[in-house]
Amino acid sequence: MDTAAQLLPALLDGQSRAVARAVSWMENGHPEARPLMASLWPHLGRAMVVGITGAPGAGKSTLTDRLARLLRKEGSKVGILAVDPTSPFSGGAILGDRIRMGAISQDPGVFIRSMATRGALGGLARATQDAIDVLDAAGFGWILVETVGVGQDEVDVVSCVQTCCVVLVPGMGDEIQAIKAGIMEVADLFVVNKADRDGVEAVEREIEAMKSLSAVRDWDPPIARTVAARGEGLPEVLERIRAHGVWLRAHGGLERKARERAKLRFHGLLAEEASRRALQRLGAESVESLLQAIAQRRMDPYAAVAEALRA
Ligand SMILES: Nc1nc2c(ncn2[C@@H]2O[C@H](COP(=O)(O)OP(=O)(O)OP(=O)(O)O)[C@@H](O)[C@H]2O)c(=O)[nH]1
Ligand SMILES: [Mg+2]
Repeated sequence: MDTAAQLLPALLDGQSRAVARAVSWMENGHPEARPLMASLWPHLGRAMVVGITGAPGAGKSTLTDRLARLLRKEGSKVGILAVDPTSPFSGGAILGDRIRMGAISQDPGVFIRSMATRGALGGLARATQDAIDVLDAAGFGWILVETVGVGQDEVDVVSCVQTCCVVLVPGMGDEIQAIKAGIMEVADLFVVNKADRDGVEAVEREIEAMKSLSAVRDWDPPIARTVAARGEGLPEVLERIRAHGVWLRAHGGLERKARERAKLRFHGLLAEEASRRALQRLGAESVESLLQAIAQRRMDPYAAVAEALRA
């Protein structure tokens, strides 16, 4: 399985080792990654892709695990991507997730992978999107993407999914304020987890207040309560995710999202590729002298970039 052509049949057959290898190729920019993506492309678009995001410790992994178990009972194959923009370690983090995910990681119908900043050539969002494509092609009907809710990286990752669940917990008023900026616009469903604790109504009021302040959207994101640690409220979450999928299909939302994704992806790759080519054309020495010129204030950075693109 050293070439895309050799890997493809095993991948389309959903074999775990092939999936793992394909994801690594995409992450590391392996020379066979491009031909592989080209041959995957016609097989994509079948999976339900769900984002699960929220503050550290909100219960995202627990929720993901419980959702995956429900979906397994229905016979679906489930891919789980744990994306952590704050962690410099990829691959290694998988151990922790496997332990947290417990029994489910032993199930051959479940694929779990941690994605982190290091090793993800061209950014985490790109690596995540590529991994989603690999899982989709491999016949995983559901793909759950867990991300810690911090910063732009995470908002970019959310753009890869169809339905985004934002997980909040009671007693985190300030954190809601902190994360609301980007996340209000992308939430398709709010999950108030740890509903066994005091303050559930207060968080729900906060969410309603934020909804009323943010721009009116066609889809009004509902709120679900869960006690993920005990598996309570999960069927309702799944039901609401499905309802959002139905709504998207009925309102041209899938096409709209696909177009948004295409745009982000195209522009991201274009920037990456144009920069790579320009640097290659210039060569290390010229790049170094441009950097020197900027540092010594002989040339401003805009002029240096213009020159780099002219070279
Ligand atoms: N009381 C209570 N605890 C919960 C619930 N759900 C999860 N927990 C606990 O909260 C802690 C964090 O859960 P995780 O699922 O690891 O949270 P996470 O959001 O994935 O955390 P990070 O990935 O580290 O950001 C664990 O100790 C869980 O057992 C719940 O509904 N109620
Ligand atoms: Mg987690």
